[in-house]
Amino acid sequence: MKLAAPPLPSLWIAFLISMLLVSSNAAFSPRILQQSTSNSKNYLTNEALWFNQTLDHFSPYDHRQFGQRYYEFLDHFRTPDGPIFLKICGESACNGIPNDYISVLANKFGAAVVSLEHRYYGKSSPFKSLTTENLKYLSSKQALFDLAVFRQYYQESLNSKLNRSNVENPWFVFGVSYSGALSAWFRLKFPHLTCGSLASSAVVLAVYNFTEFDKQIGESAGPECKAVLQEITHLVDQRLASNDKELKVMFGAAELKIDGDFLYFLADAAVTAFQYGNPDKLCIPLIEAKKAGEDVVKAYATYVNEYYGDSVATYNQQNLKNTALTGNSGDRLWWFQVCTEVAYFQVAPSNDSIRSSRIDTRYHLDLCKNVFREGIYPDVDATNIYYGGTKIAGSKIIFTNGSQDPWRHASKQKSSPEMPSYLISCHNCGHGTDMRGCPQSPLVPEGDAKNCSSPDAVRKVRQQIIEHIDLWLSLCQVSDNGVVWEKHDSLLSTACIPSCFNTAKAAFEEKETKQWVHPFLLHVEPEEQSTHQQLREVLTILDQYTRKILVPH
Ligand SMILES: *[C@@H]1O[C@H](CO)[C@@H](O)[C@H](O)[C@H]1NC(C)=O
Ligand SMILES: *[C@@H]1O[C@H](CO)[C@@H](O)[C@H](O)[C@H]1NC(C)=O
Ligand SMILES: *[C@@H]1O[C@H](CO)[C@@H](O)[C@H](O)[C@H]1NC(C)=O
Ligand SMILES: *[C@@H]1O[C@H](CO)[C@@H](O)[C@H](O)[C@H]1NC(C)=O
Ligand SMILES: *[C@@H]1O[C@H](CO)[C@@H](O)[C@H](O)[C@H]1NC(C)=O
Ligand SMILES: CC(=O)N[C@H]1CO[C@H](CO)[C@@H](O)[C@@H]1O
Repeated sequence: MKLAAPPLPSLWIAFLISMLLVSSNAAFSPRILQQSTSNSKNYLTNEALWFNQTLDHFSPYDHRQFGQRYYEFLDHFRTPDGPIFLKICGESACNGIPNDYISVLANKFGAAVVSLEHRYYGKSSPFKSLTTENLKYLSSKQALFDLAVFRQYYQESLNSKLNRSNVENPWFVFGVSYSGALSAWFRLKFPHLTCGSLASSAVVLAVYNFTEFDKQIGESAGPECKAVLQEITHLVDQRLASNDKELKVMFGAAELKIDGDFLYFLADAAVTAFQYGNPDKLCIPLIEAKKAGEDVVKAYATYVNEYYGDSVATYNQQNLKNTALTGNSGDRLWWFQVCTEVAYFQVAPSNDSIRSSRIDTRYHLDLCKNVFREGIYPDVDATNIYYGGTKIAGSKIIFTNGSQDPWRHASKQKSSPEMPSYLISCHNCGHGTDMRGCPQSPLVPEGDAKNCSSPDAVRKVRQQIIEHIDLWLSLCQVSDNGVVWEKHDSLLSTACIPSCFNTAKAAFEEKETKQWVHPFLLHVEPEEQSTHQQLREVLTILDQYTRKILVPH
């Protein structure tokens, strides 16, 4: 919800209003920014629905439940067989389904869009008091199980609305940032519940000392801006030693009594510019001040006060310790996930860092201890064992990264046919560019890419995304008599071809009304074609069947 750099006065006003109404979320989380409820045109819907969720999916005897909020958007839904897009909400209140690029995709595919608020965040808190003890059910593992249960619940309620039973629509999951990781992990852990996944800027690797984060800021800034940022850090460290009060006041951050909190706040203020696609708002004034021989610390304070001032309180450990459920609880909740599961400690690298070297591992561990209690620290190894980190053994997952985004180093960067990975490169391509356009904050309706410094870079990746979704949905069609068209690979084996073909043929002949056109042949990669020769022959025959028997789109 932290709008990093509103470019226009009217947006600035909207920003101020939204800041009054919603909690401000800072950049220490990889979160994607969401808009306030006050601005309903930014949403496809913000009409909340509720269902009862199991509190502890891993206990054999605890049957407690809590109310979980969700949304549905059916305007584009091709009743009754269209796909269902599950847009996963991450580590902040989920006030609706944002009108980003998913609305373009839903329109294209005739999809319903549904979205579930992450447990504990927003209005989906099982407890009124967020004591460390009560947070024990807050984890990505529980959240994934929530999604699985919700997916079944929603499919069944849709079926009963449509007076039918035992029918499955093809599902596809989407997420950006932490929810991008959830999107990848959902496909990994519940492959039978989704045809595929888009994992945008997905932080799938839990990293303990995340030094690459700071290094990326230096690269995204470029040598000139980087040098000024480093000079500022140096001067700030000096002034903190000589007159810390005056310095903190200058940044509107007198409340940050712990120096580490203050330095973290200053570091994140710069991060935000790159993460959310507003690099020039930061670098141009700094470079100008430097050239004019002005006080660069003061120039930085001007930037921070203008664009990041509202976040100060979220860095204050005193506030993070507050166990009352409020509009600002998201920061405490995310820190709990950081301190128990994923770390991503954004420590200063030992050489050439942008941020103060005082932001180190110790700072983070002390925070975890102070805010939660002794013994709370992240077991990143366990997390990476559970999900595989960048060696995630999933399939049908698209990974995308923005070139300027410091988080991309916690994402999967190697591409493979079953898990294609794309880098979107441009001057202001940050976190979630494929879904959000540029800048990522404030929201650009439908994620329009025209203000990205290279709109073509975004469009190209989006085209790839569309093709993967199209292919994977088609491979996933489930006919009423249970023929699952997911087995791309088994179709390739000659042993399967005759029997698969016969089963499919029988299914098609039985179900004349099924709207289903086989796009398979269009998607076979050129280099794969010779090995697909046999498949092509079968599919050509199949295709004739589909054309003859099925109602075309
Ligand atoms: C959820 O559970 C509560 C309490 O048992 C019940 O009153 C409510 O009707 C349930 N809601 C739904 C949507 O099932
Ligand atoms: C479902 O069945 C009910 C009762 O038979 C009927 O009123 C309703 O119109 C049906 N809905 C659909 C979508 O067919
Ligand atoms: C993280 O950095 C700290 C301080 O430099 C070091 O003591 C620790 O071994 C590092 N841990 C890992 C897992 O890299
Ligand atoms: C430290 O960083 C500087 C600037 O990037 C580089 O020139 C130097 O080689 C680095 N030193 C070490 C020990 O890595
Ligand atoms: C792109 O930037 C221009 C100029 O700043 C602005 O007027 C326009 O609204 C922006 N377009 C989008 C889609 O954000
Ligand atoms: C497949 C792909 O383009 N992956 C890119 C993801 O980002 C890294 C940099 O962090 C690139 O090196 C990869 O090429």
